[in-house]
Amino acid sequence: MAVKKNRPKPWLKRLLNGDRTVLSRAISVLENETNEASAIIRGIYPHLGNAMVVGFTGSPGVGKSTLVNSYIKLLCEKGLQVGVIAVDPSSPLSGGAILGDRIRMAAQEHLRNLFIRSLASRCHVGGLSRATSRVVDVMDAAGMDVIIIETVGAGQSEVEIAEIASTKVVVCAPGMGDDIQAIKAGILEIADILVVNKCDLPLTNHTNRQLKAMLVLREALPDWTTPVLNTSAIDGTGVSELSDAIDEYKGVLAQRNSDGKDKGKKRMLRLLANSVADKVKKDLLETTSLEMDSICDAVLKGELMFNEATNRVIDKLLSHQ
Ligand SMILES: Nc1nc2c(ncn2[C@@H]2O[C@H](COP(=O)(O)OP(=O)(O)OP(=O)(O)O)[C@@H](O)[C@H]2O)c(=O)[nH]1
Ligand SMILES: [Mg+2]
Repeated sequence: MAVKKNRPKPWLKRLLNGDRTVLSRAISVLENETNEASAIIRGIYPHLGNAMVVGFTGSPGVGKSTLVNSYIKLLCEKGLQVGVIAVDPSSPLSGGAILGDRIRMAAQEHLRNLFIRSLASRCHVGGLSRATSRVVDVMDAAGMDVIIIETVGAGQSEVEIAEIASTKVVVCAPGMGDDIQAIKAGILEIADILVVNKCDLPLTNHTNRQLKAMLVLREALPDWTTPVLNTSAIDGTGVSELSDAIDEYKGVLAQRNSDGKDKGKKRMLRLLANSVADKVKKDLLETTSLEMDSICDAVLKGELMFNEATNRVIDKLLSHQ
């Protein structure tokens, strides 16, 4: 049978029209990286770059899901289509389903505008961040205006997932003062917007000041000053200010990225860089070589500076290509 070139496949047409059944199926295919995945990736590619991708991360229990709920409510009331990806890298058993369910239950009245998907660490971390990135793309192609990623910010893998979002909201709670020091530096480092949630509780302003003081240590950007906002997700206080800050940051991103649509290229570069780093580390730790041995020795004895040693190892790796 002669098939006309360039005519979208029926599934693709349905997906681009936001058909939820096709979207769910496409996500499963991408998550499991089965053979059909590449056809989906090729099909959706021309249709990417429209959604705003916002990540919410922070320690367990700070109120991320409750805050995401309030934000979703506000977006849905504006008539926007919202996709939510709840990622729980630490929980292969629940499959992230608990995170997703909490949002689903609280957002019953907006289900028509809402599409929620949970992802968990069925695969290794790199696999999970790759899957999250693909799910973002397919939700984008399916016409979601805003895609929200919620992940518990407790370690390197979570930071990697949170970085998939172009706008990263780091959520804290009041009184976690000393804990803040303990939060992996990485998580504050990636924040585009900081939130002290549960501002109905004592110590909010104290924590807000502490966070601002920590931000001073970060390198200043010419076009954006990370705001530290107070919210109370349970009664909605400060959520519209948070939404405004997210929109404002979207404007900054558009300026930085002159065509406004990089179709996920920066995200792909980060995923590739992480994957290369993981692979190189694994190879280095698994192989024994006299040359590596002598480099380590030289650093230990103070004959070689660490940075110089790093460059030497990179040269060594490249010369083996
Ligand atoms: N007082 C107060 N409690 C809140 C607020 N936001 C959330 N909570 C409560 O904090 C608890 C944890 O809220 P979640 O939204 O599940 O927190 P989370 O960060 O998503 O938790 P994990 O997904 O388990 O990491 C719940 O009992 C919420 O009702 C708030 O603004 N004020
Ligand atoms: Mg949650």
